[in-house]
Amino acid sequence: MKGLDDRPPPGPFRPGFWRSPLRGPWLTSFLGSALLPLIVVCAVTGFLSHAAYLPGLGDNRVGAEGSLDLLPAIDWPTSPAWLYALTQGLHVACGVAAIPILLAKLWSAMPKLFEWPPVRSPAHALDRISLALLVGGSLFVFFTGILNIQLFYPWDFSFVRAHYYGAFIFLAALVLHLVGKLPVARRAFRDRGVIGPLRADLAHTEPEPSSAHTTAPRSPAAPTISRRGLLATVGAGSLGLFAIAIGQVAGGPLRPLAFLAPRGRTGDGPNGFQVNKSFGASGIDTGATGPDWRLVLDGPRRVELSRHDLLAMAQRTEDLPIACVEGWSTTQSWTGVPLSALARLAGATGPVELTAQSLQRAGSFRQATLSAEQAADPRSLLALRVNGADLSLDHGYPARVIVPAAPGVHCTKWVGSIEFRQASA
Ligand SMILES: Nc1nc2c(c(=O)[nH]1)N[C@H]1C(S)=C(S)[C@@H](COP(=O)(O)O)O[C@H]1N2
Ligand SMILES: [Mo]
Repeated sequence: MKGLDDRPPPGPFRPGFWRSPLRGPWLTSFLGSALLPLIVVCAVTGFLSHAAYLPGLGDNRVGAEGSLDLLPAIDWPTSPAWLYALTQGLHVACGVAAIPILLAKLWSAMPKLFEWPPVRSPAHALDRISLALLVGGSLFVFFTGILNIQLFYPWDFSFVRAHYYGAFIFLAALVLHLVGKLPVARRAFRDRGVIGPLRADLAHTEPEPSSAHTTAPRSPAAPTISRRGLLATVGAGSLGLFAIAIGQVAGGPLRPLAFLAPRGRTGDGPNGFQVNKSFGASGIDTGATGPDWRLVLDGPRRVELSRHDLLAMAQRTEDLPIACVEGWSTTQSWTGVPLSALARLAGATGPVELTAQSLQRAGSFRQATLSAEQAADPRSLLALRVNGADLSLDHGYPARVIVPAAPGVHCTKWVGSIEFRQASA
C-alpha cells in the first residue's frame, strides 16, 4: 500500500474525479488548433492598434510618460481610409469569437490544473508555471477586452496598458505552450485523425485511451453528448458571437445583428449614428459652443476664426469612418475645412504635426496629436457638417477633427484650438 503522503488530496486531485469521456489529447488539440488562428489575428491587430495610436507622438501613447513601449513605432498610414475599421473590427470580432473556444479548451484541460504531485521535476515545475501564465494571461486579456467593449471598468488600472502588457505575458506563455504541446497534438491527430472522432455519433463515442499525464479519464462515465455535438455547440456559439460583433463594423443589413453592442444608433436623421462621449457627459458649458465660439490656430501665426469664417472657406466633403478601438465603426459623409488649409492659415510651411484641443476640461481623449502625414492628407478635415446637416452637439458641434484610417480617438470633438508644430522628420 502506498504511504498516505503519496495519495492526492480528495476531490479534483484524485485521477478518478474527472470522468467526462470526451476529454483527452485529441479534443484539447482540436480546440487549440481552432483557437490559434483567432489568437494570431487578435495579436497582430492588437499590435497594429498600438501602432495606430501613434506611440511615437507623446499624447497618444499607451502608457503615461516614460512607460515602456515594447514595440518600435511605425508610421500609421492614412490609406485605405477603412484600415483601422478593418483591423480593429477583426480584433474585437475574433476576440469575442474566441471566448467559447477558450472556455471549452480550459474545460477540456481542467484535470491538468489539479495534477498531483504538484511538481514532479524542475522541467515539470517550469511547465506548470507557464501553464499558470497561459491560463491567467488568456483569461485576463480576453475578459478585460470584453469588459472594455461593454464599457464596464470594474478596476482602477489603465485598461490599455494592462491589456497590452498582459498580451505579452500571455503570448510568451503561449509560445512555450506550443513548443511543448506540438508533439502531443501531432500524435493525437496521427492516431485519431484530424477529424476522425467527429464521425462518431453518441452511441459510438468512446473515451480516448488513458495513460499517466493525459487528460483522458481513468474511469470514464458514459457519454451524454458526442464530441461532434460538443464541438458543434462551441462552434455555433463562436460563429454567432462573430456575426453579432462584425455587424458593428460591416454596417448595412448586418448592423441590426449587433444587438448586444452598447453603442447603438441615436435616432434617425443625419446625426443618427453612434456617440462615444455625449455632449452632456463632456462637461462642456453650452455657452462655450454658441456664437461666441472661436477656433484658435496656434502656429507661426495666431489666428482666431468663427464658425462663420470657417464656413466661408473652401469646403471639402469626404466619406470617412469613425472607427473606435471598441470595435465599432460607422462611415459618414463629413464636410469642412482641410486641416492642411488651416495649417497654411496659421503660417505653417513644410511638414507639421498638430495637436487638436477640445473645449472639454476633464476626462481622457480631450486632445489628440496627428502625425505630419495625417495633418497633410487633403481628406483630413475639421468637419463642420455631417451628411448635409450641421454637426449635432453630440458629434462635436461647432467643429470636430476627422482623419482617414485613424482610430476614432484621434477625431477630437468640440475643438477649441489647434496647435501646429514643425515636424521633426
Ligand atoms: N473631446 C472629445 N473628443 C472625442 C472623444 C472624447 O471623449 N472627447 N472621444 C473620441 C473617441 S474614443 C471616438 S471613438 C470618437 C467618437 O465619435 P462620435 O461620438 O461622433 O461617434 O470621438 C473621439 N473624440
Ligand atoms: Mo473610441
